[in-house]
Amino acid sequence: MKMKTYRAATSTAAFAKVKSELGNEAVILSNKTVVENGCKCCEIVAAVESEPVRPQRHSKESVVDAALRDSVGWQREWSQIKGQIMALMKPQMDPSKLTPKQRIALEYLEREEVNERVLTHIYCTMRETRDCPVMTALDPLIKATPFRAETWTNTFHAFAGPGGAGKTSSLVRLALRMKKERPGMRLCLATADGGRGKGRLVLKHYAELSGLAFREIITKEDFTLLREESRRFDMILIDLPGLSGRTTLEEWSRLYGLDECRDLSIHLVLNPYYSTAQFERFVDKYKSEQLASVIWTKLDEACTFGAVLNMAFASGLPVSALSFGPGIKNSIRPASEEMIWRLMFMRTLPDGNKQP
Ligand SMILES: Nc1nc2c(ncn2[C@@H]2O[C@H](COP(=O)(O)OP(=O)(O)O)[C@@H](O)[C@H]2O)c(=O)[nH]1
Ligand SMILES: [Mg+2]
Repeated sequence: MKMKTYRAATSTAAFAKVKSELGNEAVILSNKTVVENGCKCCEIVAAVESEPVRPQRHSKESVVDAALRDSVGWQREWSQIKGQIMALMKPQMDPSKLTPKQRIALEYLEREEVNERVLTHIYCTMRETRDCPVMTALDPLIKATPFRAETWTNTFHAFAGPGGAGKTSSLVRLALRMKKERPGMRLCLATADGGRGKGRLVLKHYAELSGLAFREIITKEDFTLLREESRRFDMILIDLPGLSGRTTLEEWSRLYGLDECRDLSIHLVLNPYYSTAQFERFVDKYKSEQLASVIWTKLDEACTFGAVLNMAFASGLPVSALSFGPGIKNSIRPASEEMIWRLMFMRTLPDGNKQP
């Protein structure tokens, strides 16, 4: 971890310095006004995991050669492992041992890009009990805990996930929904985006428009202060920054003291059309004891929904909300299990519209 102190006449200029030298991964450790040569200025202490790597110049051929040389080992290893797993599973996965209905359900899920791990699990469950109804095998795989004030009774809720996944918009839309359902609810919207993204302005705008409290978390002290005043609110929704590079959610949470907050649930915001490798990376990057649910966004832009099942199986997390449009109104719903199965088997979005 490398720490550096930056000073500039304004906080905007100081943030710009941090960004240009340390990049978007920099974590702000403190932000205060100091006096230098008799003038007030802004001092920011920021940290990055390691020095940004300066790109080296390589010819196209040398890049490809190097990549192929390095990949031979793991490629062989991976294809051997994969071959062995499939050889073990294939004889067991005999479709003729299933009822026609079970077979169709499995084929359907395979088309939806449900992965082999999950398909094998479903197959084994179906085989365990003769004539096992399809839904009996599938039901335990998906759990929904709808994002509503009465279901999620703890105060702090943070929205994590890759940049552009839909964290800020999901947070705003869920807050507005809850405020509409319970006008007396004391909601606070907080941004921990480090003053970089436009999400801060979006959040501030909707908070002001709807009479909700708005707070900024720039340093660890800001979060401590928010915890101290948390009794004033029924729910505090925190917009986390998209963590690029190698920074993990656990590291980030530790820096800001979020890990010490027992009253915090983290919701992971994802789109169903990331690649398999990307999902595996996310499971690692965003693992946390405080991770409590997955929010699926951009369902309207997806053409298969197997990822919802794959993620539920890999993480054991419930789904809390489903988002299916870019607009603020009528584009997110607290999740239900029925909605998810309708999505998976009928490609029907929560508003009843069908995906092609
Ligand atoms: N089509 C579609 N667009 C969405 C959905 N959710 C968010 N978006 C759009 O995705 C973009 C990024 O969303 P944002 O909330 O800023 O992502 P963040 O970087 O994770 O905070 C914005 O243009 C949103 O309007 C969705 O469910 N469907
Ligand atoms: Mg955002």
